[in-house]
Amino acid sequence: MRDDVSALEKARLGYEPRTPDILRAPAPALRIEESDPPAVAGDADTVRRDFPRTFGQPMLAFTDGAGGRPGRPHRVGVVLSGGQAPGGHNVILGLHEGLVDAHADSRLFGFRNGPRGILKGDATELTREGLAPYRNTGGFDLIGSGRDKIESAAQIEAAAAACASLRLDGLVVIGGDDSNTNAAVLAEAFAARGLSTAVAGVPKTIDGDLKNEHVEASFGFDTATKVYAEMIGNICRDALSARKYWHFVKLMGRSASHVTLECALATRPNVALIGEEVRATGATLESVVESVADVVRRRSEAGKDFGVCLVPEGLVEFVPEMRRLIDELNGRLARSAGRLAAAGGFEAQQAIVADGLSTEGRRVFETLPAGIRNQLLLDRDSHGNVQVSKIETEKLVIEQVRARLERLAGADRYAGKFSPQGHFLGYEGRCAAPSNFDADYTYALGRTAALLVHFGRSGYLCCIRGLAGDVLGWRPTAVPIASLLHLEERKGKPTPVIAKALVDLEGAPFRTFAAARARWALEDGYRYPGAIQYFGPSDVRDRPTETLRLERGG
Ligand code: FBP
Repeated sequence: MRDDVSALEKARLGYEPRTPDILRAPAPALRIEESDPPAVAGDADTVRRDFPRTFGQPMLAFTDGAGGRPGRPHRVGVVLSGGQAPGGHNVILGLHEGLVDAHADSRLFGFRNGPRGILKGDATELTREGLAPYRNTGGFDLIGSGRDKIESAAQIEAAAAACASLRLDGLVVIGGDDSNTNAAVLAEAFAARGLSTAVAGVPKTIDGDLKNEHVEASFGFDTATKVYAEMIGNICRDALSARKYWHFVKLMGRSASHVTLECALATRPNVALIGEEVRATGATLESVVESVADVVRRRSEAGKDFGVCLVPEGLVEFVPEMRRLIDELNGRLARSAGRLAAAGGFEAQQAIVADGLSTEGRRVFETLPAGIRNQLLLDRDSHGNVQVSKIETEKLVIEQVRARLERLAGADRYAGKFSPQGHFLGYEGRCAAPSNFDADYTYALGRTAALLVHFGRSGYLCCIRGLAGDVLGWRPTAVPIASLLHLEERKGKPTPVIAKALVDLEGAPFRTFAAARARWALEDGYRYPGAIQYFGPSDVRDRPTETLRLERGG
């Protein structure tokens, strides 16, 4: 063991993930139970047409008992895809231990730096000794990650060639909605080529937006939100102590506001903006700002020129007028790429872009602070979307609230002192040492992936059911990914993809928040969750997120 690890790291290296008995058993002692294919998320005919070999597969559960498959050595590849999430290393550990328990001669290969590693055939063998220092650690540094896609026919061919040359029985894709959509595409393509590599997916993302009837939570959400909630709780206490600052905290979650909602439930700030609600009410940026400024004003009248406001990073995309502007900008940027590259500096670029916008688009663009206008023009991601983590939404809200308060002050309706502080919490939580929940959950997911490979089942996403209850009662299952696909417009054409789960405004987490927020706005009822605990009483150490408890009971 390295002698320079921290005391906590050392202790965590010795932590044995708690595991339901069924997942402790070696694969040959288990058998698969099939049940009816699940209901299909989207347009069944289109998905059946595009996924003829993997569509309509049954749901799977694993039980003990005779009739299983005899153990044989498996060769498996694994890849980490997309943004980091706590617990990735434990998926790989669980996968390795599951494979080796099924047959001691099994071998695991890690593709380096995400899907790019598959395309280049860049893999490294992962052994028990090599994995040992990564037990219960955060990060994806064991093999790295990346955001490349495997989409084109040539890329799919390269992936098939890499799996064939390594003679893989299985390929495990650890990723979010897009990466698991990719896993479904690969499973279908491999089946069409008669390649015997079974493709399995594992649900990962701190954003919490890969969940559905079968997937109760994506891994990493628990740990990341606990890290953010600790910090927000500390900020709340600082605000209450100093009584002079308004803190605006932007939180990661590019397409959904689950992280913000969970942190609000955990810490009870004065304001939390939920993007999905903004969209549902059709609110303008101005009306969102007015609602925040109103809380600032009312607290000020009560002698409290301080408070805490949470802002989801994806907020701008939920405000309908901003969404329209961003769509216009995406098109404008794509069409004027050459002119923009030749223009010297942001001012010239802004002029070029503004020139081609609709009257409404130009109005909205010009009301934004210069810094935000610049950020809206930054490089797009591989889907052509704005990279919302680079937009300083908290500063946008601060500037607009300040302007609103100045107007109110001018009309003698506000006499307070507004001293804002901006924060962005995102990267701080993505590589934290996994909480017990995530350490156990990811290990169980890894062992479930090993079972899918052992039984030669391809095109499935690993699921663990009963997550809000005790670990020993968790149930490993698997859902065919094709059943989760629905049609979305991608690069101008309807494409089957896994639907992102947005905050459900009828769901218990949002309703709990909505019922309490008026009180939280004016009172100082903050909660201080403190740091993640790995030891101590179970209700402190193993407590799942508020979201999971409210959604799934327990
Ligand atoms: P995934 O969806 O890949 O899990 O990543 C989510 C996320 O952490 C978002 O919350 C954030 O907007 C984005 O990644 C940041 O991406 P990057 O790491 O490329 O800066």
